Amino acid sequence: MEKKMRVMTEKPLNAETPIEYLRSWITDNSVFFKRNQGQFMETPIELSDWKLSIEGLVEKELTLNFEDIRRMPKVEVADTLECSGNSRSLFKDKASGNPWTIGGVGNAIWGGIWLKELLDRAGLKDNAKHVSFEGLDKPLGSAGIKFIRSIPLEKASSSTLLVYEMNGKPLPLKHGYPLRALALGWTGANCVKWLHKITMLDRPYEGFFMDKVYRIFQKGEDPKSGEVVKDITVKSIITEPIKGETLPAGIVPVRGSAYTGEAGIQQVEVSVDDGKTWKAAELIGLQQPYAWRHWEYLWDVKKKGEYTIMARATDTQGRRQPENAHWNVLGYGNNGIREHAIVVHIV
Ligand SMILES: Nc1nc2c(c(=O)[nH]1)N[C@H]1C(S)=C(S)[C@@H](COP(=O)(O)O)O[C@H]1N2
Ligand SMILES: [Mo]
Repeated sequence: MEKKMRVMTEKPLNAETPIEYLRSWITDNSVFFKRNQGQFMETPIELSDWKLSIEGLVEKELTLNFEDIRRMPKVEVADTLECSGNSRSLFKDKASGNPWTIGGVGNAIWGGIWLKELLDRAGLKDNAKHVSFEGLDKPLGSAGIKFIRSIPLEKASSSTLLVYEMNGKPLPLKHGYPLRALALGWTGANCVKWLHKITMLDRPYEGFFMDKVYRIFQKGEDPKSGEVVKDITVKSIITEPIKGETLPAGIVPVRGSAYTGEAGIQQVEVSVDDGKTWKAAELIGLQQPYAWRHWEYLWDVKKKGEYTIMARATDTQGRRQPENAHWNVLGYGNNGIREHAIVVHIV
């Protein structure tokens, strides 16, 4: 299965989706990007051995089994998941981390329950303000640090799911079987896989994966002083043609996908003259909150030569991609227009 994917590291498994599989609105589970900090189990846990606990600042601690979750009202929601470090290798100046191109993103229909339903059952103490999630995967490396992440209660109780299905199938092992958190519109790091423990806290969880990484900071700055990476930044990717492709003159379809955290896509424009002029692309295909929007521009090109194609998206909150990405030490949130430009040859 991983053969189709561009594997960056085997242990832990980090693999990106090849461009051709980013062209469908739903990304198939088998080619959906995989991003891991630790080592997950080789065989799925027996459902009878799995439990989810809710503890910390709650009125009543809960321990639920998988059937308890299945019996709760089920929702199915589309959500585009992107790794905070996606497009990192496209920064002009190197940033440390996995060298993602544009394939650290995918769109799926997720089935599960609203996290709020569980929080309501447990009952929250007044000082409960953050929700931390812990998975069953084992830390890699001598430091032995578990991947534990927290999100603010506001996000957890408004638009966060706990999901056990991905595109109509049981959540695959590599994507967090049997249950993962899914903070809609937020980057992957906020969506803990193999979830087995939820703890209510009065402040953000403190630990390596909250304070040293997934923060935007510059050289010489304390990572903890940087902003935590939360929602996905507005961005468009070109999936057709492919960088460096040689194409005959005539009508060349330029297609891609645009997405942005919790907002919708308002407009996508395309430039084929290195940014001198821009033309509106047509927004096509399905439109759903939290999911990417596909777009198409039929480029009528008569003159042979080398062309730079760029796309720029604007979201419904008026946010637009920057001309150039905002560099940061760990290379998060690259949504630069120029960084995502492609060059093609018309013959
Ligand atoms: N338990 C656990 N959850 C995790 C991670 C992890 O290493 N362990 N990686 C996170 C990161 S950084 C991302 S981008 C997403 C990737 O989800 P996927 O592998 O299902 O695409 O999972 C997140 N949840
Ligand atoms: Mo990530």
